[in-house]
Amino acid sequence: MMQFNRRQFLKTAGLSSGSLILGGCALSPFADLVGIVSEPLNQRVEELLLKPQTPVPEFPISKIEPDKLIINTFGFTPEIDPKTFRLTIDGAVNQPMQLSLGDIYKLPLTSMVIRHVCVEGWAAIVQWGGVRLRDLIALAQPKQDVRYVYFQSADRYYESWDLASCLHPQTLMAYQKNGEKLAIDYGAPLRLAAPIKLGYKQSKWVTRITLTNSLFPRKGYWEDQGYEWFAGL
Ligand SMILES: Nc1nc2c(c(=O)[nH]1)N[C@H]1C(S)=C(S)[C@@H](COP(=O)(O)O)O[C@H]1N2
Ligand SMILES: [Mo]
Repeated sequence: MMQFNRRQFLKTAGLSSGSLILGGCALSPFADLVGIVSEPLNQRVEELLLKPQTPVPEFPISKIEPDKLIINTFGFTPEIDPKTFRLTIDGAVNQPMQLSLGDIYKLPLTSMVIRHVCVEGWAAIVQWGGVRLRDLIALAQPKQDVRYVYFQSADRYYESWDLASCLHPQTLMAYQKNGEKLAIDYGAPLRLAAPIKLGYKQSKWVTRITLTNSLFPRKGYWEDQGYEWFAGL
């Protein structure tokens, strides 16, 4: 697998280094990188992206509940050096890649205020900021038969999602929480955040995203102990 440098990154995104979207800041007004990827995506992915996926209503910033998000871990917090961190995207893709945090921060930033719901009986309204997972998936050029996406975390947590939920416009790889840089306990440098799935689907400390055409016997840390796999909200 190659190390992904800036030139290759821009080339894959169908852009020259002088172009606005990646040359500028992360708050680029260009909403959707997917629309400008030069190579056609596969049909399944394009259908899912074009099919209007109902957005979940968001909350105003005034409704954020800063003290309600309970830190959930195995009892330890993994150590990740942001300088050497790479997010791997691999599996059934034509363009496997390793992205640095710098690469990721150049992609369009999306922010949303949503409710996080844990099966243990608590919930919290949180603002998340980050890159849409569908933009990352599009960059990696998924193969025809992709149906599932696995997430590996640095604390050995693992999860799998259906492709449609990954391509939902409110499914983010978040690096900000309540307007600030995401803290390590909450999953820094990168975590899943989406209003469409229960808390245990929202992997923290994600290091690897693997696209697949079938589910493996091991589906997810909690799922493998009897919790429901789809876990939709
Ligand atoms: N890597 C990892 N991700 C994880 C967990 C975990 O233990 N490890 N716990 C999950 C559960 S059950 C919940 S409710 C949320 C909690 O997110 P928070 O710790 O930011 O509140 O993280 C989810 N993601
Ligand atoms: Mo949870």
